[in-house]
Amino acid sequence: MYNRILEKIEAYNKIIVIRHKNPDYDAYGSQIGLTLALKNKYPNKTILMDGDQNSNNILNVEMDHVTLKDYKESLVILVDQSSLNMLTDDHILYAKDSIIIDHHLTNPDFASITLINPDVSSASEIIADFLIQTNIPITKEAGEALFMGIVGDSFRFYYKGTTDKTFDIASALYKSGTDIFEVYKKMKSEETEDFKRFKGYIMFNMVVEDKIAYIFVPKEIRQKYNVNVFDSARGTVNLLGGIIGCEAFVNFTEADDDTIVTEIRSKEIDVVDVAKYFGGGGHALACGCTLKNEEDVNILIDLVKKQVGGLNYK
Ligand SMILES: [Mn+2]
Repeated sequence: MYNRILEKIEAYNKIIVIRHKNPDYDAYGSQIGLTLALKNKYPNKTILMDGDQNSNNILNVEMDHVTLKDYKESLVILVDQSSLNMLTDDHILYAKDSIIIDHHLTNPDFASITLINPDVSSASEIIADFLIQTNIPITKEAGEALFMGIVGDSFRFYYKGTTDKTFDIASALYKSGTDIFEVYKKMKSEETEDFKRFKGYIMFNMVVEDKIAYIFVPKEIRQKYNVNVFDSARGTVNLLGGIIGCEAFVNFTEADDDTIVTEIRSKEIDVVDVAKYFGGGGHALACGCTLKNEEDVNILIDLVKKQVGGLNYK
């Protein structure tokens, strides 16, 4: 598989590397790490990065201005994502050729090569392994990006998916000059007083019942504390974790258009089917979806309770 991907990369002079919108550390890390390593290895190729930016861009790497025309002339490599609904646009469908490299549980059918391994800690780990196996040198900057992605998605080598191979790859990145302390320092960012108080709101108002913890964040509360939907949903869901007796936890965040962005997390029991039921997806223990109304919220709460054994069903 790696050789087929390498053949494609060598065959195209123009390559665009993309990832999902609202990038997390792994989306940024896999995109930036792959791009910088390829730029270094193939200085004569045009290699571009496309996508929206947010505060997770701690390496301060700029995205390129990429047009639909560029897509039509390029090999597009999509990393850390494999479904169209999490992309900024559908330009990948117009690409001359496309490759998907991901670790999410989906079955995409729109790329000529699809490499998905849901058992791996992060897309960044897959990219690093690909670069090592195909003898593409990992520069210091590429290594920092990939290390950031692995640390981000594995929660500092803690989550399932962290294996001996993850440590081997981290070791290889360290040897290639990655300043891991610099990366850790950048990842430990400070937050505003508003956000700190918002986190207090979440923890004070969460509901704990039937082996789950959950919070519903109304629009007005987000506005009061100046918190966007992404920071409320993804940025605070883990605050609900670690309660004795709770198996799963959910953050419901009301968006400006009244839909409800939902992040589900679980200690050990697979909950991704609940997200999929509402058209979402993700990982077995960390997934999400968008709900239409509060009725869906109640159904989802019951489904998660049922899934983790909090409700006794006949
Ligand atoms: Mn990821």
